[in-house]
Amino acid sequence: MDLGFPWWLRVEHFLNIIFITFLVRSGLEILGTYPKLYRSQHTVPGTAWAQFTVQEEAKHKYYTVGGEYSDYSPRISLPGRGLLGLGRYWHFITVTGFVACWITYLVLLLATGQWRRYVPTSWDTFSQAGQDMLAYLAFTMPQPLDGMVFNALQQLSYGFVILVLTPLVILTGAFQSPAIANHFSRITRLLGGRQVIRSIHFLCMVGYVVFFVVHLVLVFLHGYLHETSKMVFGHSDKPILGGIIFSLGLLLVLALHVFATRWTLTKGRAVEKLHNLVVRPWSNLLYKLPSRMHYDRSNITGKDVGLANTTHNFRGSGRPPETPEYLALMANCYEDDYVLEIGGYVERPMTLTLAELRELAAGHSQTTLHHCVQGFTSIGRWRGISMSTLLDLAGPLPGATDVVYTSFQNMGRDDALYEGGTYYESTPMVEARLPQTIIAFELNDEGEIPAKNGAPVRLRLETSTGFRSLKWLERIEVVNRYDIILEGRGGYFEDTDFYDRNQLI
Ligand SMILES: Nc1nc2c(c(=O)[nH]1)N[C@H]1C(S)=C(S)[C@@H](COP(=O)(O)O)O[C@H]1N2
Ligand SMILES: [Mo]
Repeated sequence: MDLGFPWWLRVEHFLNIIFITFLVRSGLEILGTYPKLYRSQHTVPGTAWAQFTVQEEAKHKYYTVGGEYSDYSPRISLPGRGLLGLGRYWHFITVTGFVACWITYLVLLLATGQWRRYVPTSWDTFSQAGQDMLAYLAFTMPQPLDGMVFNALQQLSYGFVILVLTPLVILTGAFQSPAIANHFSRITRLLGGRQVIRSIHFLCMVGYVVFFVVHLVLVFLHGYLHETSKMVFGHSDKPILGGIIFSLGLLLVLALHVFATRWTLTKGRAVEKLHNLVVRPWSNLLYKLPSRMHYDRSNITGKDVGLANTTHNFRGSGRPPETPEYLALMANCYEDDYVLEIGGYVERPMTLTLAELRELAAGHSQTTLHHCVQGFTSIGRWRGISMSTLLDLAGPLPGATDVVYTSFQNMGRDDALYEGGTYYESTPMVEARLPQTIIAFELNDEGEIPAKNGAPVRLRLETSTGFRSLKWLERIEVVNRYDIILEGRGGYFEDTDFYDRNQLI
């Protein structure tokens, strides 16, 4: 008997097995780099509501977030071994397919009237579902709803997954993007802020996994061969063939995971290329979403708990430069010795002292949320000068495309966790000109930025993940191409790891 499951629905059902398993595994990789869940956007150590690591937090010293990585096994997360950048690539590649598929599916459900299978039409369905549950617990088969293929419990749970859980996981996923969260700032607040959203996103994943397990158990209870025949042919008339084809399909999914994991661990740059091809066409649209997030002073991390020295609670990543020049600058409180160089492809190369920067900034400050790519967040009030003003002063020459920022810091030399050379970053001109792209020199109205957070001067990019907000800024250079600098990927983490400088997600 044909049960009326059209071919597109069966294809979609199979694709979702691939998408959701890839999303869960790559999602775990992302979770693992900061394996804690918080209610508060301040992510103060010791306040997590859930933790997925056995590492202890160091309490009494400067503890960089880089030290919070947990490396999960490649059998669990994709690709495993704490490779956050590559996990993110897979998450976003898969998201592209998953969301496209879900939208197509919704349109087809509506167009064909198939949606009726998933939406209850009477309140009785809920009490009926309760009875169905009891029936299952007694290992008996509940009856389908009148004129339907599904019983009440199936209708409600499938409907919930398709029409509630999926939009929620997409929404909370989208709001992990600093560009989206800071542009649609009202929705971010309505949803409870970045860390609550991250926690909900995690709970949605738990929801999928629970559904998956129960769904699988029920397939076996109802009869594996009959059920898989429905998934393959839309009817249960060819149970043996259906069972074989579906089982081969599951083996294919398994093979895909094994292949993707091995391929990623050996050929990371190829995965990066795939990501750039699939993800950049839509993620580049995010440059069009300037940050509109303005927090109140009372929201500042540390102020929320009445600390006098609020900057203490603002987490840090990376270690300050250790050169004699930088240490001398620090010992002398930066003030008289620091000069910021601005040069390259400009009409008027220049140097600016801290006093000059302060004067040019004319009191501008912004109170914003820092989104570390690992997942920690802090709210800080940054005083600084907009990059747009600096660019106007220096006058980029025609053909200038990017701005390159260089730090005093050398990662291999200054931070035991990393290898490689000078920390640098770059922004396309559109990003340099965004209203909240600033060169900051003061934090929380408490004077100079602390050494751990980039003293005396740092970059702030408010629509990007935190790693690009370069600290300990020494020089700004306007260029007409960045792909000939070092490895050509536009930044230290881009060159030495698998991060995309165009990734505003
Ligand atoms: N020079 C330099 N800049 C850097 C880093 C670094 O290690 N070196 N870490 C980046 C990362 S990963 C983050 S999350 C932010 C952290 O800023 P914070 O220390 O003020 O919280 O700085 C970014 N800028
Ligand atoms: Mo970070």
